[in-house]
Amino acid sequence: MRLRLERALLPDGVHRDVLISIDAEGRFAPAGASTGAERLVPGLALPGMPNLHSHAFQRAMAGSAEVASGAEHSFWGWRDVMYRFVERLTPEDVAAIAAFAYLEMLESGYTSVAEFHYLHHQPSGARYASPAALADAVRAGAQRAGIRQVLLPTLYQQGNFNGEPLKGAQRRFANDTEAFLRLCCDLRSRESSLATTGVALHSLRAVPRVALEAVAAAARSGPVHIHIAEQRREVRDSMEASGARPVEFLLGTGLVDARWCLVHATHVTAAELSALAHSGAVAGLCPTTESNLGDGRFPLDEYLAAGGHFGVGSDSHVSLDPREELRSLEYTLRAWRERRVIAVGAAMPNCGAFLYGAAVAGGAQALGLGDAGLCTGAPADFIVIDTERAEFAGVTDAALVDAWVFAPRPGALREAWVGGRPVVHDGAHPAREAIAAAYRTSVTRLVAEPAR
Ligand code: NGQ
Ligand code: ZN
Repeated sequence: MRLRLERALLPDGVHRDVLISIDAEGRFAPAGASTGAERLVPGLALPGMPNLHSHAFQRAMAGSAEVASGAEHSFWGWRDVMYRFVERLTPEDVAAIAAFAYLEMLESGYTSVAEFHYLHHQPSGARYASPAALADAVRAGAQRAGIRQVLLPTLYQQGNFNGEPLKGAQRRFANDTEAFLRLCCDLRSRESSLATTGVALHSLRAVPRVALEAVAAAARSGPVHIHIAEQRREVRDSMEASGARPVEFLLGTGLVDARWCLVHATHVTAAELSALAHSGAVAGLCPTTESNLGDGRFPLDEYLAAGGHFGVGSDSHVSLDPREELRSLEYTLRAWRERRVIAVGAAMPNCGAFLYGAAVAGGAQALGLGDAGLCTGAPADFIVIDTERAEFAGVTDAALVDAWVFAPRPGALREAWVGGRPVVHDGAHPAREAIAAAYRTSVTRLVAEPAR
């Protein structure tokens, strides 16, 4: 298929009348590679945003832990609420919630998602008849919605550093290393072009060093993700256990390279920040969740100055809009440094366009997608914005992406394409009604049912 894009965001800015082909594998190819009919795409085409960090099931509890109570108002108190919610989920619920969350992602401009999947077993900790039952459920959700999914089965073995035993909901997460590697192999043997796999270590809290090394050694290709230094308490516990801060400890293993994504590298020293940048790994930033949970703030300006790569994730899904993540990143810096227009590049002075392009590139790296953007070799994952709307009147081509990122234009996203096929048309997903109905049924039942 050949596309004639009226406007397209390329690495150096917005261009007009861009010709490109899509090959049989759903990747972009040179304009001349295809002889089929030409399809005119009016508006502005942008690369779809990879969502580098999702726990799909959390979509159904987003917004439900915003109440002051006698309990501790911290990340750890929120985690207890999440654990209570986890106790009730069935594989059917997980599939229904995931499909809806992924549909919402597509309608907001994410076209791919790394699913950091640690919910493996029944509430008692007993295995399902198929150990992949819940992994298959989130996979089915992605297929239903049509999003590209990189499934990251996640290892979880202990309650905290130093082998603290697992308790409560954590029993649903637990695997010994051997069983975990079998699950990874099984999922890998069933990959397809929109459904690939990588691997994740939940955190240094939950995975002892021997297991981390064993999994890293077994994962010879594909993405490797880990939650790293989200909370100050986590940094203190790490220091107590090993004498090293989490990022320092992980980089000290010598395992980290460009396949790695360090999610919530929030609490880092200048030395860690520069070592992380030099490792070639991606910093996985989830600004709306990190603010919501009171984690802290990431010094993106210093990290960019050191040459670091980053991408964004919706994590707990308090927002499903990639633009809100980018704005939140930049606004945190502005409030912190008391300045404006901070995240820009030497060759890209437009803040919105810079953030957007950098997060697409970093996200694609973290998902192992190969090339990124609207260029030959990259997956044909893109969105189309309707620039004919009154909201865009007077906006120059150079300012279009800034306007899209910084000044919300609700309803302007017209199409989302994944692997060369349109999955959102006229601003809506064609299966919205059915996917929403299944979500409603699951969540209504979950809320009505007393906790086990
Ligand atoms: C998670 N979420 O695994 O869902 C975590 C909370 C933990 C975030 N860190 C649980 N945002 O880290 O122990
Ligand atoms: Zn997470």
